[in-house]
Amino acid sequence: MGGVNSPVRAFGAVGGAPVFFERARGARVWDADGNVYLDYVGSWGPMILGHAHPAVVKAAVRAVERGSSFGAPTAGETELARLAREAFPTAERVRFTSSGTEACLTALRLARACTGRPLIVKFAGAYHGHADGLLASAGSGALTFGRPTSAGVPPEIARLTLVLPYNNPEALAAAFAAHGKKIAAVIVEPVAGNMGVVGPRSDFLDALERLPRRHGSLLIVDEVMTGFRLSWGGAQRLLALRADLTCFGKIVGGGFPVGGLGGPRRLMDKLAPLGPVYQAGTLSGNPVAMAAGIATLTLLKRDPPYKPLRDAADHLAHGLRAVARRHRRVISINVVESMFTVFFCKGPVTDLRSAQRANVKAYARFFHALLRRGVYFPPSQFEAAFVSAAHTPGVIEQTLAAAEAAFRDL
Ligand code: KE4
Repeated sequence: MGGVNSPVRAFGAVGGAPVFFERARGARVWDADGNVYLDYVGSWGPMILGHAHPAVVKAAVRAVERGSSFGAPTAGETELARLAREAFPTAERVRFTSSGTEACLTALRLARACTGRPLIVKFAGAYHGHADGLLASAGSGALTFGRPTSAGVPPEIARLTLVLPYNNPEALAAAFAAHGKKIAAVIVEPVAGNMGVVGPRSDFLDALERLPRRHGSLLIVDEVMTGFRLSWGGAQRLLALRADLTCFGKIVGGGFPVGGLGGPRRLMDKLAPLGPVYQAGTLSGNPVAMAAGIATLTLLKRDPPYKPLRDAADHLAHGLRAVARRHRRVISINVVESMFTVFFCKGPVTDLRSAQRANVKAYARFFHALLRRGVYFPPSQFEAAFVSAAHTPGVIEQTLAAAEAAFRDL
């Protein structure tokens, strides 16, 4: 199936054959032919400390030597849940899964059980994993129910999802005015990464805080990408946003398969075995993954890298804007902390519609021109790029030199 186990890796959006990696360390990855690249994908977010961080490797090796999986509770799950709760105080209880998709689909099921309501609201351009109900795109009008974005998703299921424009408080208000009593939850990427990076407007954040609660719906904040990425407390701490349920993933597993759902006892205790909402997983809370997650979060807590991460991303964005200007190329770069996207269009990019103005062919040429010069950007215009704690000023300067030549190619 395209030689990949996840579609975006297949280079469908940029053309060419996907690169097969063999090993990685710090800010660098090596492909199967021995070529080295400065990595700005970071496994799509988890590798905030850089690849193969010694403390994370050591923790995972020690764990696997004690047995890789028991299918029974271990102290590591409690320890990682404690760290998650410290960072996200509203996550009084945490249930770990093996992916962000599972975390988000559990959040929807729990929200419907807790409210007894059928509808979910999501935003166009946001991605919350590949559960059927979340593979829905906006219908024709602003308030029509979702249509499937994937074969195999029955229209009856997609229709239970209302898809609204991101950063549009009026659309959210109109949805609640029309369907408020039937909306179980709103699920949102607090800083969007899956249409490319798009930050939330303050009036949108305000509407997210007010409207669901006013109508007895839940606010599910999907921090799979932003959790532990934007700050120790994710987007919620950065933006003073209050979630009813928080979805975790990526960084929380330190590069191992981990997702999670956190929330107050009154909601989370509805999950089996305490409550009637079934949810399960053979490898949920896997001890090796927990050890890698604990090592990663412990390092992030002990020595928060968020200022140098932000400086690295700002250094890169500033340099890329200057290079593009010199080569008279129109780009718009959205940066939020250590996440960024170089859009090949005039800004501002504030939602899916404005993101889709980007010249995806120009992005693809830029992507390959960088790749040829040893810099690996996301193989799609509509994805987030990341810097890690291993992206030193020297790495950024090396990247800017490659970008100078890449823009010359363009
Ligand atoms: P996973 O099931 O891929 O662990 O998580 C799904 C998910 C949920 N929520 C957000 C905000 C996410 O970004 C993701 C997954 N992100 C994509 C990258 N845009 C994963 C990469 C891929 O699908 O291969």
